[in-house]
Amino acid sequence: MNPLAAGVAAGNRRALSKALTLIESNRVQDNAAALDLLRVLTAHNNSEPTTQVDSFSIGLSGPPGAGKSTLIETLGCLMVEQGHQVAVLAVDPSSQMSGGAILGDKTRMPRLSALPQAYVRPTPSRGTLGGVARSTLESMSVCVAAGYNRVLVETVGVGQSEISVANLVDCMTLVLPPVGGDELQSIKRGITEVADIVVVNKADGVTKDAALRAAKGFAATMPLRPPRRRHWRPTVLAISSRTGAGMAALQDTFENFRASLSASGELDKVRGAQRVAVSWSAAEELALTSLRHDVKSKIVFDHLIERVRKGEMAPREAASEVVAAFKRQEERRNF
Ligand SMILES: Nc1nc2c(ncn2[C@@H]2O[C@H](COP(=O)(O)OP(=O)(O)OP(=O)(O)O)[C@@H](O)[C@H]2O)c(=O)[nH]1
Ligand SMILES: [Mg+2]
Repeated sequence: MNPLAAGVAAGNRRALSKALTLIESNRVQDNAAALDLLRVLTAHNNSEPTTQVDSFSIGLSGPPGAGKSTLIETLGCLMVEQGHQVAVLAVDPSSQMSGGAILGDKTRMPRLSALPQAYVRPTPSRGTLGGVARSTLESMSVCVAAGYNRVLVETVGVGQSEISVANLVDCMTLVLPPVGGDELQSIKRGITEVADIVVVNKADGVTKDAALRAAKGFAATMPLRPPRRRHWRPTVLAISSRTGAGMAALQDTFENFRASLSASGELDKVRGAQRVAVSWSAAEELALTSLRHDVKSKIVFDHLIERVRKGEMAPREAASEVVAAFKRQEERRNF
């Protein structure tokens, strides 16, 4: 067996970290090793009926400061208490523009990070939405191969693309601060459509009443939304990640969700659709990376660029010539 894959399958943390770094890499020279790793681990996951039956991924998305990391800390510890192995990943599809929010910060999950049954990936995976989608799906399956049957994915925003985080995880959870008024209205209109579960956090202290009110507001509009799943009605809960109030009910809701989608066969279908969507976006990503690294294409482009700059040649024509040169190069390589 591939030694890195063997380390991952044996539950070795260093191997897992290395494997995730390899998967997140978009360097051309890492592609072959990443492919080999994934091939072995995919076979491993398929040969372990327990991983197939029991694994479950949850996406937690919401505005900065909503309390996603704190929620994951409290929820993750509860899951471990219930006998689960918990992995935490963070993705930040927006980081290219914003420079990156601090997500999945280990220091915000000190209790969970300290547990031997939990693995918290400290750095969020970044890049283009397509690249992030691919690496997120792969990273989740590597965590499952390493024995983590519950994978929690923290993300800011949900993304507009078809391959948003909402379509990569088994269950999408929207984490909101206690909001009211106009803000509540705009969120209701937009993001609730991609959520399986809506959590209003900070139902404690001075924000308790506002949280309960917001939860009621969401619950009232939920039945009006087209359901995202055939076998699940979106559910709204008010919780406190700080005191733990409502956390057991939230965990029960996750397990009910998993059980009902699993029993109806919907979970398998959802996962199949995730994999298919990611395949095409990964193909696009690979094609783009090969093009960018192709020396001959770069020479052709550099040759044309001055004419494009001066407006003597249409950008589209330069693009056509570069791609034509790239294709010729690929044909020659395949001979
Ligand atoms: N009162 C109260 N405060 C909370 C609760 N959960 C989180 N907070 C506080 O809210 C702030 C943001 O919490 P985080 O968990 O870092 O929020 P986040 O959504 O992960 O933030 P980003 O990763 O930066 O987007 C921190 O000061 C937390 O202590 C809660 O249940 N009640
Ligand atoms: Mg966070």
